Amino acid sequence: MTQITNHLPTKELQALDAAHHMHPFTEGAALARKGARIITRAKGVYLTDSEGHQILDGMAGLWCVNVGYGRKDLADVAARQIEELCYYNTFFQTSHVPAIALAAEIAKLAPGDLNHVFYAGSGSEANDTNIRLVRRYWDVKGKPEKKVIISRKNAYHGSTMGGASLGGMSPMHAQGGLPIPDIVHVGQPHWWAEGGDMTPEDFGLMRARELEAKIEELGADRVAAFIGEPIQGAGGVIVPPATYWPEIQRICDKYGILLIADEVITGFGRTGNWFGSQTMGIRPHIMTIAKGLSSGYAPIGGSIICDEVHDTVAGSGDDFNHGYTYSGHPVAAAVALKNLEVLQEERILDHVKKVAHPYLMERWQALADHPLVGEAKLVGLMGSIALTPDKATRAKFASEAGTVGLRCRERCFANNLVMRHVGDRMIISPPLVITPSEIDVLIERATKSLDECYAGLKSDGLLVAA
Ligand code: PXG
Repeated sequence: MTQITNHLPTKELQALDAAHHMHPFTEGAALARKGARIITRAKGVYLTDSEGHQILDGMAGLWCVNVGYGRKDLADVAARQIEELCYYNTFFQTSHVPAIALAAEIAKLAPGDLNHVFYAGSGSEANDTNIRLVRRYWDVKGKPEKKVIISRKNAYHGSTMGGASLGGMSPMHAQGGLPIPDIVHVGQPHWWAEGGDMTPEDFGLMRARELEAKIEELGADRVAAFIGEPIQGAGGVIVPPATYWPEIQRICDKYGILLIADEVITGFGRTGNWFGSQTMGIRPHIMTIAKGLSSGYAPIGGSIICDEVHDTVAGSGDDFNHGYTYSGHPVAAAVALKNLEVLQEERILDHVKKVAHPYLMERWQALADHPLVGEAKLVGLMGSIALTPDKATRAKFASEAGTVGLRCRERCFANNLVMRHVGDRMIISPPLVITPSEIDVLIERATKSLDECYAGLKSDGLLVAA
């Protein structure tokens, strides 16, 4: 076996990768031509690649490595748990200590009467659970016709059939005949791109009221639930206007619709509170969790469920015919529990609120002075900047959407910074433990990349509004 610390030359690894490894969300031929960037190790907020570059990870992996890379305490817990009980299931009236302890801890941290956890292996699986769960809830309530789940365009809720159907990503729907039946989408609260001449507040209300109109159109007796990310992540870190969520809450309350907050990104400190629902002032019946639950050290996700939904489904007199081999996997659960302990003992949410957010906010907002940048948004430690050829009109580029964003991301990569692009929006979500001096490095590399991108656009004649 090839040792990780003594790996093959990069070119050989790239060739094997291209020959045998099919990547998610990737055009294989283009990747094979270019060769994957191969990450070999990581510590804190820095990745190391097979060529020895030190890359600041402004995305915490895929929005998940919240406590930072390379923690020995999490590795030790995993090793101990593998020795003690590497696996057992939670089907057939069995349980084990990591699953029990983690559920109790999550129930303690979650607001209100969100007291019950159903485990999954990922955020996508958890959202599949949610589809089954809310439909089962209304069945047991004697309202089997309440099946429709309303979501938003440009939402991201995962990549399984259910998750991708809940999501509102049209390129995903286009592949595989999605969405599945009884999932519908309303407009997103994306003022920068879609708000036109309206104030953000009026636009937020208008978009929330699309939910009300959809419920009226379908009939409330057909609608099971509404699902939304408190702040859209993969859609481009879209922070809704302040009017949006209170109005959504009012509408869900008025029509008796279950509210599902997809907290896969916004959970566990990303927005400065334990949950994005607290930051945005909403009271969901169900939360989807994954990613930051274990800081990505082990794959685990789940649904946090309120008393009413839990008691109805669990107390129906029948099995809930649903579950995964790895629901509550003991190693993943033990790691997640330790991760929650680390977040609390090291007061990492306080660090986000009092140190990292205020400092990054000051430096991030200053990027809006850059000639290429329109708005700069940051909630907790999830941020976005909109690239535009004309700030005053919030214009889009004449080039195909994403062309400029991709060029900017390429400059970031070349400057050893992971900053993602979604269309022509740049986004960050660094580890929550990032320090002010690491924030300085992030901003310095981001600014250099924006400068280089701007110069390139100018010389290639691409600084043109649509
Ligand atoms: N809900 C939300 C809000 C997410 O962001 C999922 C569900 C699905 O989780 P899993 O664990 O099944 O991936 C996600 C995942 C990106 C990117 O490029 C975002 C996600 C996953 C992969 C890539 O921004 N979010």
